[in-house]
Amino acid sequence: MSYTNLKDFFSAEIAENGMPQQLADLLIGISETCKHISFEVSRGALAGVLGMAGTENVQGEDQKKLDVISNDLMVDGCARTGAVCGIASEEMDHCLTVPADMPVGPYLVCFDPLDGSSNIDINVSIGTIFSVLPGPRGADRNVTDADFLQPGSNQLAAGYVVYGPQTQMVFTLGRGVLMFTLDRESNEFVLTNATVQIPAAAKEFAINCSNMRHWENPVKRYIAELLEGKTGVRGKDFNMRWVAAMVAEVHRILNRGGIFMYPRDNRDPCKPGKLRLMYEANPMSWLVEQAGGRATNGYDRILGIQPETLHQRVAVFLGAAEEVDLVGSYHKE
Ligand code: AFP
Repeated sequence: MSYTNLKDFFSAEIAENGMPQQLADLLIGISETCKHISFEVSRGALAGVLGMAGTENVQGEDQKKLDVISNDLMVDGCARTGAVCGIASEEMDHCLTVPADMPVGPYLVCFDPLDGSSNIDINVSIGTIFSVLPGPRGADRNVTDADFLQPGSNQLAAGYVVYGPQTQMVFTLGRGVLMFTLDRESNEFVLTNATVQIPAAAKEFAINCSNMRHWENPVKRYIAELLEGKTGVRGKDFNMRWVAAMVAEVHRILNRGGIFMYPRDNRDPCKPGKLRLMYEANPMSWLVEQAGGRATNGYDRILGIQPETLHQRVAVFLGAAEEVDLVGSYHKE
């Protein structure tokens, strides 16, 4: 069975769908960088890359060594493509502009270089999440954080690379969701699913139930009905999953359906949620919508939210449309 590799796929997209060459260059650059991150992640203790870096990120979170290594690789990998004018990351307080000795391009890229860091030391799936936005002034070197504050509906490309039993690159250009699997023999990403669709009916839900006492009532009601299973109003049993890495949860939902939730809770009423809008919720929401699902903050479509700060957080309900709509209806009551 002959598969298309990433470069052949982009050549066809450029020829048949008018994909800009520089956007293809950027995504190929990200794919090459993530091959390197996959290698570093797979070496773990052998490369002395497990454990804490002894530093904190802008979120005040302790950084793992691999967080810092992955961030440095992504910054360098994106800048070298000559396709970007600004780079933002969960691991950096402010965006970076392109060094004067490097060519500048028309795109802004923001990423979570290694999502699910708490899984690193226990050998559980983690991933890189990326989002590509248009630079408001094209290839301009004077980019600031404010230039990134665009709604997720402005994204030009979005996706992730999940480092699990397989390393897979999953992304959308606005014409559906594509899954590529890294062939370790050729070291090429090859197309393994070109028609990703989320099943309408869910059988699984994902939420961190240890936070149950902190949830708002609509979430408590929705989860209670799922737990009642066939004995309650839903009339069927559900299974629960929680991998503690959004990339793994979204990957499962794209492959076999379900709903993922990280609601705001009363632990910190000022915080609208845990997950970040720009480089977690927005790219994942676009993927889910492109695969026929829904993504809201409980009330509004995530892709329609106008960001106010680069690292702002948001509540997330995403996955099977009928489930996201149901829990959303409880929020509106
Ligand atoms: P880390 O990158 O700090 O491990 O956080 C991962 C994450 O942002 C997201 O990927 C998970 O879905 C969520 O947090 C897990 O949160 P809990 O640790 O509170 O379950």
